[in-house]
Amino acid sequence: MAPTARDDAVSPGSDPVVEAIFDAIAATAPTIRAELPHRRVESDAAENPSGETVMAGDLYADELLAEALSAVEGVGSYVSEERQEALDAGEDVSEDAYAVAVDPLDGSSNLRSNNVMGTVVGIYDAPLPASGQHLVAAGYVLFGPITTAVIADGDGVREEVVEPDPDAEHGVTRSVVVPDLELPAEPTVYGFGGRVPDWTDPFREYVREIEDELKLRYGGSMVGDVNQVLTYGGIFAYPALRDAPDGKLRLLFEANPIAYVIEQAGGAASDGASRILEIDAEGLHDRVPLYVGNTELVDRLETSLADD
Ligand code: AHM
Ligand code: MG
Repeated sequence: MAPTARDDAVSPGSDPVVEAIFDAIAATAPTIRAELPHRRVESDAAENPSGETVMAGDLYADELLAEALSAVEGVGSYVSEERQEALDAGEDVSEDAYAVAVDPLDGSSNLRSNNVMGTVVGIYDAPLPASGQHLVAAGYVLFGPITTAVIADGDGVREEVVEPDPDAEHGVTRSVVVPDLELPAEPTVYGFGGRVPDWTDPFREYVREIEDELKLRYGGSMVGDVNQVLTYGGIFAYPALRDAPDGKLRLLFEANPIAYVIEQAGGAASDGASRILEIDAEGLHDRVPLYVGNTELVDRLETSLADD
């Protein structure tokens, strides 16, 4: 079915524009994956808007996704971790088109060491910057040993395997392998970013408790580490640091989409004090501390930080 303009009467889980956006993202996945071996080096570009080194893979994925997503009917703007400004896709987001926010290659520093990484996407029904209350769907592609997509579209969370298929309409098949992903009730893993000496004292105290209960699983890519939490239960954080109180991750491209997925899977997402999805965004590249996972673990984290 050709993508159609957004129809406000449809329920979130059956919105054809949302489906067309995920089709477009899935369609780029095999191409991005195939090009990664040739793009493991730093790009010639200056730093990205967050002041970070840009890998050739980041730029390649960004260009491909910008082209694919801005061609979807019903997408009004494309906003990316790799671009200072929104790309106007020709439709009006303040009317009925969507703004799509993308981290094209989350965890791209893992390119050199050949560890997992992925593409993160949030679909908003308001011009960006806006709060996560405007998300209508979110998800990510994970480039692990298998290419998977985890999608939350207002109708629960599902995991799909994405495979190239030249005969398929979008050049890929998407096979649902877990139709109703929920965080396991008994959490087993944790993974926290940043250097331990840079963590705040109350966060360190919380970690000491958690270490006694869960096992460490940290790979340096938010999507990979969050996917472990989603699979085994537990908590992932890129916390506030002593000299970086807003942490590292970006609200629009990383924290909000992951918060949306984790909440729909039955968990919680916090900046340490408040729900991530209720934070007002001021700029496209705002950063925010992120603590996500089983609700009980996130609640305890909030209590530990508040007791400080
Ligand atoms: P990126 O989007 O530029 O790859 O940066 C985000 C990544 C996250 O995937 C990960 O959680 C974090 O940076 C790890 O940072 P660090 O290597 O500084 O611990
Ligand atoms: Mg990222």
